[in-house]
Amino acid sequence: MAQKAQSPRDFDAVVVGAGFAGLYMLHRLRGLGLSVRVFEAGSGIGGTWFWNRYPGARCDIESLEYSYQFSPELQQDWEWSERYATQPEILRYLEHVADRFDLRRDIELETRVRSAHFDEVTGGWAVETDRGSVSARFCIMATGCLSSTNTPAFPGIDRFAGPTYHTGRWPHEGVDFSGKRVGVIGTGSSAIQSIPLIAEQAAHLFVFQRTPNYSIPAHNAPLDPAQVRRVKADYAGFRAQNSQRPFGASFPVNEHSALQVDAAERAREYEARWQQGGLGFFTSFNDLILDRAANDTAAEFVRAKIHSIVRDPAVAETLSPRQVIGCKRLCVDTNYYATFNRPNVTLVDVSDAPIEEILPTGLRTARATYELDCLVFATGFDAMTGALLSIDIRGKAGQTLLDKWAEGPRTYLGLGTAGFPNLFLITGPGSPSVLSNMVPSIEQHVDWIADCIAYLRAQGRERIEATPAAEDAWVAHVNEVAGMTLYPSCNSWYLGANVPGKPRVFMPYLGFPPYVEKCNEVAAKGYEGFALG
Ligand code: N01
Repeated sequence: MAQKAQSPRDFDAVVVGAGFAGLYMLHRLRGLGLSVRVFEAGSGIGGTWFWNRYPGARCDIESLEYSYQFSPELQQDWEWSERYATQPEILRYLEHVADRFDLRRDIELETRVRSAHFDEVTGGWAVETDRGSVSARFCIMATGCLSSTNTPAFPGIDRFAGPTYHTGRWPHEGVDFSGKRVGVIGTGSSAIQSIPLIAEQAAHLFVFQRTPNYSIPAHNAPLDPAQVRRVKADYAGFRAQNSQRPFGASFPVNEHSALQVDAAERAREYEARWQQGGLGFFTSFNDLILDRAANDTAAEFVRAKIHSIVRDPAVAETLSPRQVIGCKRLCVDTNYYATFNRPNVTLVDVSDAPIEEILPTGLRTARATYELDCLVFATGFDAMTGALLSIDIRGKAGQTLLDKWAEGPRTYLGLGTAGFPNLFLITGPGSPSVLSNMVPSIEQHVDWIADCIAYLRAQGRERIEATPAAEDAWVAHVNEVAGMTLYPSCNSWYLGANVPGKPRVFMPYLGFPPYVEKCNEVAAKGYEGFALG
């Protein structure tokens, strides 16, 4: 059990969140001899992997890579069972990490941070939770990129008579859909993973699709012991190689343009990647997110696959996306498109006939009414900024983060934001985060922050803050890079476009290996772009 709070208390650092980021941050700071308190709103550790328990939830980065590398013993000892780990297996892994490194004694569960205010007098942070207040020199946000759920404000939503579920807040005891008429709203990654399994149980499943998504088969399987032996024989080498790849993951990158090769060669490459399965499809060629004509060739290949899998040509057409492939996060599935061949599954296109109202017994679109016993919101997250802005964060002169970010998030390297001294963000907006393998990106941020705090101590400094000039230049650079890609061409959560009223700004930074070099260079130059005090 976590220890209970006694307020007020003073710590060297407060960490908000006990997922992959918060757990490792605690471990590193403890290693520096700092007193640390971690606050976690959930009743257990695990963050994303605590909350997202919907049927079929699993990671689409391979398990041998979606894991910590800070402990060679841990990575040798832990045995993943499948190519892509399920949510329960990842949660078991994080529970093991918490026990193995004795982390639980500094974690307070079921404790939500309400506010964090910078105190000009002490130069530290006053942090208020729903169970009391603490103070700390450093405040570190390990709140996750996809943790604040988004449920559209459909009229009548509170009058629905049956149970409703959000994929990102799934009941721990599971849900039995047997004999039920189920409605799933949304067709992003969470929907694409859960729909095939819900369809196997439900009497009838209605899928309400506003925008079709591209999905690549996972070809999940038990891990091959020979592959595990090979990786474990040189785990450090495997990690080092991945760290040099565009997304920090092992999928091979083809260094050619899709337009440099002929149609037959393109088809061979796409087919090989399709058979291999997973997100590596997107590195079939090096210009898929840069050049519309190149992108069209990949998009067309997937559309043809959809038509070859789905028997009803009209349904296949409705499932076929028209936007740039990869513009919205690419999905990875097991039997997604084939599920629409089942007689108990109906695809409802709500792109031109939106959901107008939730009724006590179902929902009504602009075209028809559907009778439903339960409703699943697979409607995603207020990504990257939602969890941060749900906390009343105030920096110098009482400036709120909400005000500062009113026109979109502004950070330096995604690690800090001007006007908020001693506040660190782990995988904040402006860092590669969701455009990279999250676990290595988290470790890189945690190591950078821990090294920074150690440096401040060694230099007798108490304060660090991004300078407005460094921040302005970084924000301009992040936007410039995004502007060179096809990412801004569709409505995605990367742009905040899924949440009504959210400023349309491309939030992650594309450029994983160069980003790490930049962070290292900043540190080597005595934290260039930060003011130390
Ligand atoms: O959420 P999403 P998600 N009416 O935002 C629809 C990660 N993840 O939870 O596209 C009707 O992608 C919305 O439609 P549209 C991964 O990074 C990873 O699925 O806005 N529909 C969309 O179809 C992923 O990208 C894994 O037109 C509405 C859906 O809801 C991210 O989490 C697994 C609507 C939301 O899709 C988020 O995925 C799961 C409305 N008013 C998640 N509002 C793996 O590792 C929204 N929608 C495998």
